[in-house]
Amino acid sequence: MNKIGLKNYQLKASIFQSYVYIVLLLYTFMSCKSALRSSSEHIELSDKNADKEVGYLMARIKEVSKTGYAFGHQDATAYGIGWKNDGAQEKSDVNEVAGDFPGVYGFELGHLELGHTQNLDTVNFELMANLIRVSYEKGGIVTISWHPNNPTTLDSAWDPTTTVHNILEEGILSPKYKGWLNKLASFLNSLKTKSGKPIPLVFRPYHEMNGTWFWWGSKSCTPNEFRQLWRETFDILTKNYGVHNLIYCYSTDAVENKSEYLKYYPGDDYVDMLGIDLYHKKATEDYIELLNDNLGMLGVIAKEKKMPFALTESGLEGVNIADWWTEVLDKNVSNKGLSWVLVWRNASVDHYFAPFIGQLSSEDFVKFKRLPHVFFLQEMNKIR
Ligand code: BMA
Repeated sequence: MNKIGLKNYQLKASIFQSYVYIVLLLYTFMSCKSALRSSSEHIELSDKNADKEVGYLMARIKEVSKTGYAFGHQDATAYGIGWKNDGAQEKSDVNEVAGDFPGVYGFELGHLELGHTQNLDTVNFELMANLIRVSYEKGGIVTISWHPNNPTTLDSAWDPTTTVHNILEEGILSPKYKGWLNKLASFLNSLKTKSGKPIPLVFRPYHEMNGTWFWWGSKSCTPNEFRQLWRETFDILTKNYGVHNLIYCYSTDAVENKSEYLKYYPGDDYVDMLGIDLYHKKATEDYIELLNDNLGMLGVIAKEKKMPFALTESGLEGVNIADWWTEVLDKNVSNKGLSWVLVWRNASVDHYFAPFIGQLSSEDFVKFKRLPHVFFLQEMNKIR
């Protein structure tokens, strides 16, 4: 090889080396970025045809609980005290007070089954679809509740008139119920990112079934009927209507013990995650006891089932204890292994659960937000 040949050879070798180096660097970068994502590929979900983003959402939900828990708010961006989203604003009482949005967003589908344009709390469904997309694209977790009207009387979800046996397969209202699920499915299937990818959600239907207030509650159907309702709903959504973007969350109201929690449980093949709704309604000591008893118990069940769990609804209406966030809530939930705590909606000055500017607990809420193990939207973005 002459001198020029040698130079050419050296040049080619060094280009090749740089190329290999860049490829290796890219590979390392990409595999680092997707550590959680690759682990999510092995996650088993109740819906065997779930979109792959659902597995990734599940991986994130599990990951959160390893170092802390996320803070969630129902209808966080839809309205607050003294304002309602008209589609043009990105606002939340939580952000106004704490300088960041929640990590978990609750939305409610009640009245979608009736074909209404607004839900039972006057949130427009088109706006909701948009807010769900924004919450998800910004790194939040979205969870959906559903308070459908009583299918027999058409009164609200709180009408406990017996109806479950009518809507089960072979029941006289079964076709009507399938029509309701069809509407729900169209909405759920329409939820896509700007680039057209399906948005994964935590679906939490038929909650608080051990209470007596809903038509699917303990006074209105047997545990067997409830389980059948859940399974049929799951089958119809997944098989008939091709809904594959859901994590199914089973959540009760406060319970006396493990057997009450599991009394209506439809089975591991139909559930991915566990929840419980515990409100601060009585004395503070009672709430503290409830959190410790019920969340401790739920943590044991969740561990046995290898499922994540959350405090799916909570709050002290009107938050009239100035240091409630750090002293009452955080002190009693932070060591339990749950993935999030979601407080209920800020509907009006008579019905709210999160602080707003000037509210008594605002200062403490800022302290709560700063706790290293409490995750708002910014921290949620680190769990990817
Ligand atoms: C309840 C109340 C109701 C609301 C319902 C569904 O707890 O907040 O006002 O309609 O939840 O969001």
